[in-house]
Amino acid sequence: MEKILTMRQHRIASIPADGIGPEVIEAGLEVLDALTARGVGFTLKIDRYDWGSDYYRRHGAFMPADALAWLRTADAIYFGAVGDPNIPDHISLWGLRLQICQGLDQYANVRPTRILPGITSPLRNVGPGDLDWLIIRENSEGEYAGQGGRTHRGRPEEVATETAIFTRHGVERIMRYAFEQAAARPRRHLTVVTKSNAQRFGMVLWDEIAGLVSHDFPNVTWDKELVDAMTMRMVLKPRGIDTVVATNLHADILSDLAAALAGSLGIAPTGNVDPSRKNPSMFEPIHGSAFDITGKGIANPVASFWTAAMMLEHLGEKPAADLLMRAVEQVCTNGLLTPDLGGKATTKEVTRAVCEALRGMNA
Ligand code: GGG
Repeated sequence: MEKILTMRQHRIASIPADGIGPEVIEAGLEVLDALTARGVGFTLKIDRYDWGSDYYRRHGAFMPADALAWLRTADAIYFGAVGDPNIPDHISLWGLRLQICQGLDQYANVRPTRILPGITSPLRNVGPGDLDWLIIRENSEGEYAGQGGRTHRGRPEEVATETAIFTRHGVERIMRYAFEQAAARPRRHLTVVTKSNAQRFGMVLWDEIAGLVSHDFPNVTWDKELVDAMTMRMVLKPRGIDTVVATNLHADILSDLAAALAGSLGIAPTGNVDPSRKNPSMFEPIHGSAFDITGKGIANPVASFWTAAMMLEHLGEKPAADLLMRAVEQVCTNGLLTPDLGGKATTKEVTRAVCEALRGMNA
């Protein structure tokens, strides 16, 4: 009997959104096309969604009411950036990115940091191999719980609250996820970041739960650090850091610092992951819409490529993800860098070079 070979297909929802988002996501899709054209054993079906700030201007919402139902039909989401100079940032962020992350319970925001070969860190005597971190950002509650309000608007007696919420459920699940990630890395070390000297309720709960969860991971060493001290440690002793877990806000700040120490925000990827896999996870460059360089053709597409590799790994396509990263590293090593990394290359030149590297590379 003739054997029928079926090719795996992954369905990707692409949401380029705002600013340089469409430029870097288009570059990422081009590179993914070059990758799958090699015959890597799977195909990608791309569903394109035009949601974002322009959609908001036309429809009064950043995405349709049934958007999450559409996204649930995908295996993963490939997101660009959100933010528009004419719309307050808190409207656009909550209207799109946070609606998706919270609506699809993507409670773990995973942010790897490495200095890629060919890229120079602003830190003295720190090169590839010296800085290899995985920052886990709690992505469903904390300072982004959306609890608070304003009364007596515009009057001298105006009051505003912004309440951080830490639940045992939320802290325990992110802590467990962080210990699991640390256990899977060579150095098996986790640093739990809080501000539990000054914030004596939610942050102390974090410390307590870290202690409890650590008993289930005897192979992982761990320590605690206050967020202010962590910024110094990242700059002064980067080699001693491996996996880091922190609250929604703290990890957001730390990972921008991490990206800068690795060379540029333009290379940093992230995954908004639902570890239960009941919902699709969403992958995006860490950077925002960058309106100062939108349309100039110089946005760094490396974060978008690394993001695509993270997405492939999540989809179970690790060999293809590794191949893609090898192609990116080859291009960086050859010195083809965009202006944020001190080079003169355009988005298109870097994209073309990565596609060519993919075509010429042995598996
Ligand atoms: N691609 C990431 C992105 O668009 N970020 C927009 C932003 O403003 N994020 C703020 C945050 O996540 O805290």
